[in-house]
Amino acid sequence: MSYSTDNIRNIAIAGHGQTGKTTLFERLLFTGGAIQRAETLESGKTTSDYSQEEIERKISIHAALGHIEKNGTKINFFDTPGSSDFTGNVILSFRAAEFALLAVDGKSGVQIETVKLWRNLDTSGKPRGVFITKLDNDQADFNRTLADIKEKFKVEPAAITLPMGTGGSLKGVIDVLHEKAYTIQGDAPEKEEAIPAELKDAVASAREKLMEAAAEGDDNLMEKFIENGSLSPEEIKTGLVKALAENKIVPAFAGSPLNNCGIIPLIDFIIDAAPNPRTAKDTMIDGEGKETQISFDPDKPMSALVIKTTYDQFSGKLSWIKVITGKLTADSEAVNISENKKERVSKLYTCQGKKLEEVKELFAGDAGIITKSATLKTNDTLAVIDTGSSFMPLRLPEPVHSVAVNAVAKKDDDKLGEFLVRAAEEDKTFRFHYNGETKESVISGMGELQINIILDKIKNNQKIEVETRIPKIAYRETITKKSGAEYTHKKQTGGHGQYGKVVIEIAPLARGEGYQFINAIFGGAIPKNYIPGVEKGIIEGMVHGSMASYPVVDVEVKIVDGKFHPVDSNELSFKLAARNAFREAMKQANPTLLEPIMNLTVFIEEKYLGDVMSDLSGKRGKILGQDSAGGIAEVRAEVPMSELLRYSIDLRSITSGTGSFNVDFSHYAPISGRIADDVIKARAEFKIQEADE
Ligand SMILES: Nc1nc2c(ncn2[C@@H]2O[C@H](COP(=O)(O)OP(=O)(O)OP(=O)(O)O)[C@@H](O)[C@H]2O)c(=O)[nH]1
Ligand SMILES: [Mg+2]
Repeated sequence: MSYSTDNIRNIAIAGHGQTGKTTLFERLLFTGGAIQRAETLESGKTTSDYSQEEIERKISIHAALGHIEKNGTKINFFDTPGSSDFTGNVILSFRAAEFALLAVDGKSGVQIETVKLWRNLDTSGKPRGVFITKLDNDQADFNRTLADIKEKFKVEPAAITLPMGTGGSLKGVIDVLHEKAYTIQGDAPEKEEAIPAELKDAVASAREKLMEAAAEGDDNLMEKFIENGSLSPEEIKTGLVKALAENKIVPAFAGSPLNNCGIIPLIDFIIDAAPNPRTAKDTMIDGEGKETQISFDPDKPMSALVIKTTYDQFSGKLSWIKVITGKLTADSEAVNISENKKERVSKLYTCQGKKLEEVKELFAGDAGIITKSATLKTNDTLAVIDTGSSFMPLRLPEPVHSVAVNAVAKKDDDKLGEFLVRAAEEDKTFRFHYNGETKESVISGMGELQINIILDKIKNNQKIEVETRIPKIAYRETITKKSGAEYTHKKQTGGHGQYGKVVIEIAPLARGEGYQFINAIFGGAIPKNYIPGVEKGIIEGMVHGSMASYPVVDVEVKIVDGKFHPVDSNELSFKLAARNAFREAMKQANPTLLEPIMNLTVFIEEKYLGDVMSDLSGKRGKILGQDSAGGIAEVRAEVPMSELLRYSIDLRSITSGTGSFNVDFSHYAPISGRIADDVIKARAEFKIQEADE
């Protein structure tokens, strides 16, 4: 069965951890007839949490894809993890979906990850809705949760469904849009019933608010609504579709996933009003870096983006793709534009969690899987025509937690490397690189949990014993005043001697300017052909600074004079002279150490604000700003990287696990005193140890 672009919807279910997303996904598939039985987290057999690590930990770790069909419309659902450690999987699902549904716990209200995800959705203006879960809980409250959403996000959610009863007496929900009631039926899907008489007024008032929201979508409708005070059911739908596609309204749904409650009206709303892929766009970038918005258009030649790569024990490599234009067909030829290689698409699938279902074709807007591709990697563009443009690689947050690793047994090095490459391909927020400066292999990710899961796999699945350490910091050195030096390299060895004299002046540059070389030689004191040798020597001299052997940055070097010998001079002599002159000059120029400073954004419950602030000041942090809304505070600060190496652990203990943060590199800043002394001492030990090896 194939579905045209207009009959496809893609929904990413996201939100704070443990809000019931996986359970909601399971019930959507069950109610939609895609699976015969709805499993629970406790049984460990849900469709979306199928990996061994998810079953063991009872949390989602990877994005999972499933789909249902109703009235000729195919709805793809992405179930995403709630833990910030796996945020890469949420962000890729946001891109693959035209509508994000954020699950919010009806008792706890909007929690920190949901705030962060909302911000992420704001960067693309992606349409979104909220599903208030667990309304069967006695302390849950639908209206209070909507008020919380209003306060935190400054939006007026439009209730599409209302709960009937609450807590232990939750009976079901009312679909305000279609004016129907649905009651809980235990393990079976909900049953449609008449709206109870005592709720008619509440429904009428919710319907009026819905009309107002729908009118937001269209000026004509707004006029009509103001004039008549009401809209027809058709007009409401038209208005909602438009308003939602433009992210002007936030539909809200009530329910209890575990009790199969609120599921049918959600599906019906998605079919009627969630954005049709045709109304959405993706971004291409050409060879010159110019960005173009591309519509999901089935009538254009085929193009598709690889959104994710996974490895399956039975099927091998799975390339998850989102078709953007045209139609992707099984048994076809295409080009992997990113690799500039031909790619044969043999078999094509959709899936329900890990279960693959073969299909013949996928139209623009649909998502699916290509197996055993020869060249495809995440972020690659597959197309029939090479236009020189490819889809924009996904923008992911920078890693926040790093660990240095090495295999205990040297013989395991290659196997460890292979495993890490694959892990980095499966989750683009996980990275690993060899830092030549500190001579360490460093793995980085979005948190301790993500890193620990990888370390567990190395140990238990790959059977490799590894050692881990806190990674070393890449310090820099620079100078703080002008100075100069001269150096003559002279050597007499039997035949040809070596001779070169250089006179240089050095001066500090602004932070981040790196290095500048100026040739100010007049009258041929050093012949032109030796100048490259001089510059090579300076660059070599800058690799190891005079303080602690860290690279030197932000220095202007001017060569002002020198001397040569008609027979004995050569490039090597000038190189050695320049290197030594630079070292001399640097010592006279008041050198200083520089440390990397990070931009840190912390999201916490307001009650932890004082503790977080005093911890940051103990970490030499500089607070740049602070915002608060609805009990959640956001603190922005600049903090030295060396103080943040264990921040995911520190913040967890300060906030009882509720806090979350982002970091990225800001700039290098000077350090002095005891802190600098410690760095120099540690580096000296490091070098001695190196020499011993
Ligand atoms: N009382 C109640 N519990 C629920 C409901 N829905 C889910 N749960 C329970 O809440 C827990 C978390 O459910 P999940 O579906 O795994 O939540 P999640 O949002 O997918 O969690 P992560 O993927 O880890 O973010 C499980 O124990 C569920 O059984 C509900 O409607 N009511
Ligand atoms: Mg889950």
